[in-house]
Amino acid sequence: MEFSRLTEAAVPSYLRSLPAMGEHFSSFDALAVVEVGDGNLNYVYLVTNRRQPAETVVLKQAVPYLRVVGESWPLTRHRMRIEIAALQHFRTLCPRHVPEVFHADPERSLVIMQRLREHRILRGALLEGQLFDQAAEHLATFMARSLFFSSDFHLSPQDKRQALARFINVELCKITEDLIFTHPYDDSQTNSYNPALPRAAIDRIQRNPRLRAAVGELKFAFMTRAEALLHGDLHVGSVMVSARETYVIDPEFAFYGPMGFDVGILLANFFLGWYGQGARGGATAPAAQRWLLDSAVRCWEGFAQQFMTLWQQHEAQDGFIGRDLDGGSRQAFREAFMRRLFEDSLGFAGCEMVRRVLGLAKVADIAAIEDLQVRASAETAALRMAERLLLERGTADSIQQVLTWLRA
Ligand code: SR1
Ligand code: MG
Repeated sequence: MEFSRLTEAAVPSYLRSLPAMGEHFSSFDALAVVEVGDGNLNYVYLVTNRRQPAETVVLKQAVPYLRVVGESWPLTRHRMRIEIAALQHFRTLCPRHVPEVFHADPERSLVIMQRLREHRILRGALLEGQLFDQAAEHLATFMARSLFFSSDFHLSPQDKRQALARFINVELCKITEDLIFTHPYDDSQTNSYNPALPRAAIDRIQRNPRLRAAVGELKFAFMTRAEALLHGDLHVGSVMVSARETYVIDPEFAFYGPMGFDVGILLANFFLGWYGQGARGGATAPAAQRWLLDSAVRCWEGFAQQFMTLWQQHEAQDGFIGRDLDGGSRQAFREAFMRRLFEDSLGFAGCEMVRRVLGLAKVADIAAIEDLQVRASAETAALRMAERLLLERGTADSIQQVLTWLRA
């Protein structure tokens, strides 16, 4: 089917043509349509019945190019099929933390879903000094459930391989391979640097052979270790929050990869937020910094504890490693697995931090700091932390120890 982008003007008649929308709108003649997409890839419309403002949905459409760059960077619309499948899959596992899909149209590359009216994107809310008591626990639950239930610890080998095939996501994985694991370590055209960032800080990352080798190990893990269905882009811009609720959105980068990638991306974004808040200062910064570190701890510890519990409760009857010879071998394997997962998470966190400072798609936490010298001091410190995460990831015994690196 030839692609046509749905314009704002065309959205009401399109919705009217869908029987499923009869459950969400009592009439279609006073729909307000506002395009709000501020992400890098897609168009996003909020659609509301002016007569009944509680009647509202989100419509998201993928276009055959990268929106942030334009038609000169073509991208197939397959990513919307992945996003729809991932939203539906994650929703069955975590209904409290994933929006409901009301209608999916893979031919038109669009999805219509629950509008989270009370909720805000976590990154923006944090930048305004808002804090959320339950978000870390909810994110830990999302990660534990999504990663455990899609893994070989729960699925039969046949089901796991079918799921893996369903979520082959070549193009978006290639974006990650380039933007996170490759380009920041060369003077790639997709990079951009704060002019006040000293060249020595960039060289320290790009000219360190040990660091490059560490990133190579992580890139290879990303490309080859199909451990679980990942969200694939789990930063604080992919999370919507209210005082009591947390939702994970935008899983178009979903694929089967190493579990530590999702955990690490999230940790990195808490750490980047911590550096940004420290550099900006202001009345709300100390509390925001405490929240960010506390959230890093609660996300990792909550995730690890819930993942282990799910594993103990739901492991296939024979156990992943078969007979438990001495009564402790299954638990010993689990603990070794979690140690490696922690190490992976720290490494991926280091990669994400480097990319958000040197590469494409920066984070407002740091990039929106207007004073370039102040911004550079946050970037230099973040790069030092990333370096430690990459080079010393095997030496950390706990997330608390990692926080001592951050504060050093
Ligand atoms: C070119 S797409 C840039 C970034 O946006 C997404 O959120 C991913 O993080 C991707 O790397
Ligand atoms: Mg996104």
